[in-house]
Amino acid sequence: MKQPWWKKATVYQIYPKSFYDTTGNGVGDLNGIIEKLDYLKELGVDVLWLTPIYQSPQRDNGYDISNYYSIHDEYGTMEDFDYLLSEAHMRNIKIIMDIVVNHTSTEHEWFKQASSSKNNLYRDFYIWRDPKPNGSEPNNWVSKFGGSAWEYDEKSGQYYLHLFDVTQADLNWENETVRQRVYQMMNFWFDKGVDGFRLDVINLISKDLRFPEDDGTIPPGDGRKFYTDGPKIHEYLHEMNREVFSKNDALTVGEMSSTTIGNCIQYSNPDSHELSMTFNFHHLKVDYSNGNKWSEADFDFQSLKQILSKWQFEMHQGGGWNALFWCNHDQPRIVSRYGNDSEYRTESAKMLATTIHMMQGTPFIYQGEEIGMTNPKFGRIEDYRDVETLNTYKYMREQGQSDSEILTILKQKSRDNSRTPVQWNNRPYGGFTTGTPWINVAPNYHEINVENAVNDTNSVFYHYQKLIQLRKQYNIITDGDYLLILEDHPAIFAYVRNGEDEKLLVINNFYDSNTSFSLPSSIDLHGYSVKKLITNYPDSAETIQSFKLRPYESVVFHLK
Ligand code: TEU
Repeated sequence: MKQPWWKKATVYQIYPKSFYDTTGNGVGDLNGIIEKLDYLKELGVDVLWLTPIYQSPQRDNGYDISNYYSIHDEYGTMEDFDYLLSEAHMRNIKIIMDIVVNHTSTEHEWFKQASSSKNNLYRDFYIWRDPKPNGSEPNNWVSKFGGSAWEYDEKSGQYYLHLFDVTQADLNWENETVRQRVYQMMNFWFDKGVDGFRLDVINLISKDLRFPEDDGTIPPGDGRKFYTDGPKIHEYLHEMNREVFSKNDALTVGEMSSTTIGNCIQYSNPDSHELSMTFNFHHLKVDYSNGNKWSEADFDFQSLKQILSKWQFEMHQGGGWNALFWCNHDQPRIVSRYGNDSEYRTESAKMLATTIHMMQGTPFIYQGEEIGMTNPKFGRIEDYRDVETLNTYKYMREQGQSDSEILTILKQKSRDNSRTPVQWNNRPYGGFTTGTPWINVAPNYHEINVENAVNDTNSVFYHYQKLIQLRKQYNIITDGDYLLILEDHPAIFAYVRNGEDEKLLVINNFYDSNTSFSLPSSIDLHGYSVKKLITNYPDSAETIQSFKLRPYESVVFHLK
């Protein structure tokens, strides 16, 4: 049976605000993306994921939408979008839109109506509850951006639910009219010719309608167990598929917060008729101390290997499909996080890329990842812009933590680490803007930039270009099964992909010291010819049986 096109595709995520500014206002725009389409074609990506470009007060950089049918004025016009879409399609590049329908901005017309009176037609578009008898919040659920998940509305004497910022009011998906208006909007964008959607925190839309107190017996006690992968989530996604996706050959990827493998198999198995694939974040929490993101901790390598391998093995077994990624606009830059952003920056960036691009799933590259961009290491709270970061700073200061303690953690964990402008060249602000950027550029833009990368055949850029090509060339990358080997090795992450009459052997040294690899006896090379597919050192591994691995050395062999 013909495979869906997105199984061999690679997606490139663009955060337009920080991509490329053509007007000099310090904010990236749609015309900036158009100007860089040939660069993206050269990289070889098949799809662009645009984070939200709709009208928004920008409290959460577009994840607080005030009008789903118009383009945020700093990014351009609907005509600019139509031109971008046609220019991308002319280059055989697809575009998927970021759809945020767990919540809207409180400046959306729906919320303005809903909050005008308890009897308004739109009241039930959102989630309102009376205070407890003592006047306090309806329950103890916590916003993911800190503080209570409930905001008191003086006019009506009720609270409304916001799992994120107070300006991001949760929609009431129990209300069929809400669902129909969402599907109508999605079909509007499909009718314009977009090729699919990334669905923001889509597994949070179905809440336990009793809104029970979270007694904290099952960690983390913040209420998420009552709305994550909620009671009607599969019913809603199946309905969304029927009303929208089934009419189009779309790529649909769900961002699944705090989810499970079982649910992600159901979300992405084609027999479920829900989504194409899912993002999960478990591999990006192995540097959280006691599950707390806002902590300083080295990453737990053994947990990383086990989590990625478990998801590979069980999703393959269950017929699900992973979105493969290290970076996005919410996560620190992976080369600074699990790699080495100083003396082994290019080696570790290439090794990390190979580690996930040889797995089963659809890889996602976040803007700047393909040239090994690093965290900016901002030293002052004034350098930060992210609402989650600024809310967290406020709460941590209120808890009595010192400025320097908090800034040490923000340097490691803030979402702004990935939101600094793309570094195009060594001109002021990395060539991102001729004005003053909305957020500072990382200070290393003179050395780390696209111009240098495309002029250096040994750059991270050409490593990503080759990985994208290999996915199209070797079916085993998309179809093979997965087996972790050397499970307990303290420095090597190695796995085998098995096909009918071929294997891939992927071997990665995750650390800055030499180590040595010996092929497990369980892997029989008899009758196979061995070919080295990709490596990050020029003279790797002359013999496959055993060889030394230098710092962050990565080698992939194809056995047939
Ligand atoms: O993110 C979901 C989410 O929980 C993020 O806040 C992220 O996982 C967390 O910050 C990691 O610590 C989505 C969007 O990607 C994010 O940019 C939005 O702020 C959020 O939803 C609300 O729309």
